[in-house]
Parts: sequence; structure tokens; C-alpha cells
Amino acid sequence: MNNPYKKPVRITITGAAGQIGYQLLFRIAAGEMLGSNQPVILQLLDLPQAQNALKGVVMELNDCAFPLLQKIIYTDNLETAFKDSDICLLVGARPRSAGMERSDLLAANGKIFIAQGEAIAKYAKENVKVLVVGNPANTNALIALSAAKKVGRTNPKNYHAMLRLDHNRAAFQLSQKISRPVGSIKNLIVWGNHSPTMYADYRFAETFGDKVSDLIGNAEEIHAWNENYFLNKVGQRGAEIIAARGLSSAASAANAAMNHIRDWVYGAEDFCTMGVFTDNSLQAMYGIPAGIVCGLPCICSGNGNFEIVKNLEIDEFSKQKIAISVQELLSEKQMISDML
Ligand code: NAX
Repeated sequence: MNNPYKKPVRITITGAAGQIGYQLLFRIAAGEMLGSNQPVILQLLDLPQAQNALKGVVMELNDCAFPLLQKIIYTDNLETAFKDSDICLLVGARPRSAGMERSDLLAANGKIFIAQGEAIAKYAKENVKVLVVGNPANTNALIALSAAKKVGRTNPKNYHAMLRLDHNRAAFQLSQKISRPVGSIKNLIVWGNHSPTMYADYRFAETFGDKVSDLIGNAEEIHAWNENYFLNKVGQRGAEIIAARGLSSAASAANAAMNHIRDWVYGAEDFCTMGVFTDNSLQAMYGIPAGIVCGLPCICSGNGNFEIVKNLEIDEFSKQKIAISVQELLSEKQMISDML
């Protein structure tokens, strides 16, 4: 494994006292994200009213005596949290309250991600990797990168939104359908927004050298399963978990965030779904305009490098599905246009 870091890696986690935070911190400190040879420093941010809960989490982290955990900083101060950070996991966000319109939710979160984007640009390392988990993740990532750009020190490639949970959910559903191990399913894609409009696309997916779609059935069966079961199941999985657990996904979200960062830093052999900033090249090939943060297939080649997979064939059904999700991203962008 090619490790681009020599010294301890500083990892900022916002919303660290929340339920995803609680699932993330211990696994990162144990070396599950960056490996068992990489020391880490955790820089934990949460709101003033959450500092006491955060203090309790820090006590527990200390009591684990993790050999890789060199230091913990916890704070409600942005500069302290983002100072010299190598990796930022932006988990904390304003949840939707009863009666809140989507535009109000976007505006409330916009303020948080403007402040954090600016702080990252001012205080974090120049090549910092930022993964936005807090919803609406794609648009929050767009706001953060735009705020960082205004401060003048930002590579938009370093601001991602998390769609890996959707990717992992899709992989599990496929593995169940075709009775193959989930780890054998490669080259899956989730296009678009982290929302029920996302398009989970297994047309290129393979398992032990077989095409996944060939194992599902003939063209008619594939289409019926896709339309009537798979897309809905993946798109509504978050709601299904809330209905069953009474709480939103936390352990699986934390796991997905770690998968995303690990692949981004160290590389992966197959497609990684990442929410990334789009450029002009995607309009002609996928109908995706420049200037949004969109779920796309990426190849991570190690040392923190990644490229969007280009020139995949897009059939009519996929074109329509991608367009629906992209349209939603554009309308979110419109709602927060004054913040960009
Ligand atoms: P919790 O409500 O348990 O925790 C959120 C934490 O963030 C709280 O401790 C809160 O005090 C803190 N916080 C709020 N505003 C903050 C700010 N401005 N600065 C620092 N901390 C702040 O939520 P949790 O279940 O942990 O979920 C966190 C976010 O992840 C939510 O926005 C949620 O919707 C989103 N999710 C995103 C997923 C994805 O796939 N992209 C999946 C899981 C999850 O639903």
C-alpha cells in the first residue's frame, strides 16, 4: 500500500458528538480508515451545546488506549478544528425540522458550510481532502467549495459529497439478487444527487468476470426488476432504516465515509462512486452540466489522485434517470445561488 502520509494525519470531524460521529471516531482511531501503520490526530468540532457530550466521547476514546491515536482536540471553534487538517469529514448539519421547506433547509445549512468552507481554506492544509456527509450533501459540498474558492486557496477536486452509502446499498441488493458475495461486485455506479432521485446503475457491474446483468435475467426481467424493485429499494433505503430503527443510518454511513476516504487516499481497483465537482467535459457524454457536485464513477489511482470515468455508453433509460437527478441538483443550486 502506497502511503502518501509520513507524519500523523490530522482528521477534522464535524458533528463529532452526533450518532455518525460516534460510529466513526473509534474505527478511525483504530486504524480502519487509513491503515494500521498510520498515526492520526483527531480534531473534533461540534456546537457549544454539544461540548459536554463530546467531552464524554473523548473520555471513551482515551480509555480505548488506541496506539495510533496521537492526540485529540475537541472544540466549538472553527480555526482550532480545521488548523492544518489533512482530511475533513463534514458530518454535522442542521436537520430538517417539522414544517421546514427544502429551501429553508438549504439556506440554514448553507450558512454552516460557507463558514466551514472559508475556515478550511484559511486554516487547513493546502491539499486537504474534504468529504461532505451532512445533508443535503451534494449542495453543501458545492457551497463549501465555493466559499473556499472565494478565500482563494482551493482545488475544487478536493471537495466531495458522499454517495458511497448509496453505492454500498446497491451492491448489497445486487449480491442478494444474484447470490454472489457483495465484495465480488465491481464497477457499480450511483449517478446524481444523494437523494431518492439518485440513479443506481449496474450496467457495467461485474462479479468474478461475469456481467451482473446477465445473472439477473433476460432484458425484460432486468428491466422489470430494475424499475419495480431495485431503484426504489436503494433510493428509499434511508427511509426504510428510519422506519425500522427509529433513527437514521449511522454505522453504515460512517462505514461508507471511511470507504470513500480510504479509496481516495490509497486507490481502488474498480469504480468508486463519489460526489465530485463537474467540469465542461461531462455535458456531451453524460448530459451533466459543469458546476455541480454530482455522483459519478471515479477511478482512484492512489496517492490521493482520482479521475472521473469518461465515455461510458449511456442508454436512453439511463439518460432519463441521470437527467432527473441532475435537474434536482440544478434546482438546489438555484435555491442557494446567492451563496455561491
Ligand atoms: P446527529 O443529529 O446525530 O448529529 C449531528 C451533530 O452535528 C450533532 O452533534 C450537532 O450538534 C452537530 N452539528 C450541527 N450543526 C453543526 C455545526 N454547524 N458545526 C458542528 N457541528 C454541528 O446526526 P447524524 O445522524 O450524525 O447525521 C449527520 C448528518 O449526516 C445529517 O445531515 C444526515 O442527514 C447526514 N447523513 C448523510 C448520509 C449520506 O449518505 N450522505 C447518510 C446518513 C445521514 O443521514
